[in-house]
Amino acid sequence: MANSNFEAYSGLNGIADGWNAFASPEAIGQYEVVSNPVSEGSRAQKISVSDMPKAKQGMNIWQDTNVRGGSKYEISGRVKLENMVNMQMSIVIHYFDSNNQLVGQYGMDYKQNTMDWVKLSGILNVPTNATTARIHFHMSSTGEHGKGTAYVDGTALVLGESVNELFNPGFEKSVKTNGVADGWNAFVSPEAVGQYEVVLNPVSEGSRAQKISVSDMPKAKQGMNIWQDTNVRGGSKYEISGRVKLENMVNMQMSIVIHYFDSNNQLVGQYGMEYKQNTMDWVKLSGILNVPTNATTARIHFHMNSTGEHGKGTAYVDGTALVLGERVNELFNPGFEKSVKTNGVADGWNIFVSPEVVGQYEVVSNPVSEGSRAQKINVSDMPKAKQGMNIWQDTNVRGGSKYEISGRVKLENMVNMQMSIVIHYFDSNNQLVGQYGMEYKQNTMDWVKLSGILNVPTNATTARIHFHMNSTGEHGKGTAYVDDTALVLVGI
Ligand SMILES: [Ca+2]
Ligand SMILES: [Ca+2]
Ligand SMILES: [Ca+2]
Repeated sequence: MANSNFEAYSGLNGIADGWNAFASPEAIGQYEVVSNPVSEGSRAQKISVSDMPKAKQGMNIWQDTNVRGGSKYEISGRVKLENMVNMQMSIVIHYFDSNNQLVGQYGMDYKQNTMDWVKLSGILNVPTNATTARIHFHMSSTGEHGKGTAYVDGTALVLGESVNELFNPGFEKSVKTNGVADGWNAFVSPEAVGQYEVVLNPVSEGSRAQKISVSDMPKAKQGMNIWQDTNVRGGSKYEISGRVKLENMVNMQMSIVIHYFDSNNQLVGQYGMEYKQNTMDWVKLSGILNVPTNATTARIHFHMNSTGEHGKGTAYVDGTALVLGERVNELFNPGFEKSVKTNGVADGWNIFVSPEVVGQYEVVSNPVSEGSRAQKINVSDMPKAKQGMNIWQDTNVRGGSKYEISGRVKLENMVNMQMSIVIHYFDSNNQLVGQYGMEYKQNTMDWVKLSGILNVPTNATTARIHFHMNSTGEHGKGTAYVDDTALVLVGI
């Protein structure tokens, strides 16, 4: 999107460059590009509604962007909502085809005042015939005399959320008589003896799985596999994964092997990951693929091959996936790379310091764990136990879902001090409905990853994520560096 962070502003109408505005005839309000509050950089868009006399009137900012029909995108933006009365903020998408005809629409609503900036986001399933998406950040009245103020910043439209590029990835379709599920091919080395079967038991998902049974591979480095080709985007990252169950493995290993081909069907690269042991149950094999820039096709193999003479073994394969992109991080400025504020705290992050506590914040270029900046929290003195100093940010979460929270930290000179990740959950009325924390006390020799699984309460809509230093005794002190944080949805 153009000027997605609202940093460019050369006009006089209060609307950031690259964005358009619409207001219903009777609505009264104004637009302003503000320098406070902002979520990232030094400017954000303000939409202030003084009065919408009737329900279902609107005032928004919008822009058009090209999209790929049939694809999935994630739309997101950081918003801060104040004084909302009979008013909601929505992200509304109108899809148009190549003749500029409306071919679909989609919207997601957010009603409450926010305590701080929160991320709004949604997954877009673009109609196959759409070529343009018109994206609105839209304030609309839900009753008479609606009013409220919205700040918008840090918007993004990202291609490729969780589309599985594989065909028949769960082996549910099977009409062939050779024991190999539809859409999959088979390769067997000339001397290898074995068989394929689509089985009803065991399965990891659905009601069928693919069995590959090797009776004998006389020599080392012989193979038997299933494979399929799929189009890939050169230069992109994908995650390949599959669930496998391995039995009676002797001189045998299971690998996921990828061969990349260019547009002339020439091999331009390959990649493999191996797994040798028998498994007690289904295990997930996975790896990140860095597709060569000139590759157009990936040939994906789930491959049994002998590591010595007379190899044998049985593999069950199910739940395979090839997904573009890495997992979506719900945190804003998670690597602390953006920093224009003068208080030593990276963009998008807030701070809390208990009274009496002496310390400083700094965005540092050394040490860092990723990129070129990290957040430093330096505690000189916490006179009493249970005082604190932290950085935090709010993000929208889906109630009842599982997320992984993580961050890399480096701790020095810790005396009567611990670093924790603390989560506070709030409901749609901004009432605290739960909390969770995990602690880490020692100095670290180097960067270490802290992480935990969050089971979000069903009525929670916001999670407040803190990286928190707190004293465990009198005169606590210590230094924490934080980098590479992430909040990733891992289950619904
Ligand atoms: Ca901005
Ligand atoms: Ca299945
Ligand atoms: Ca960083």
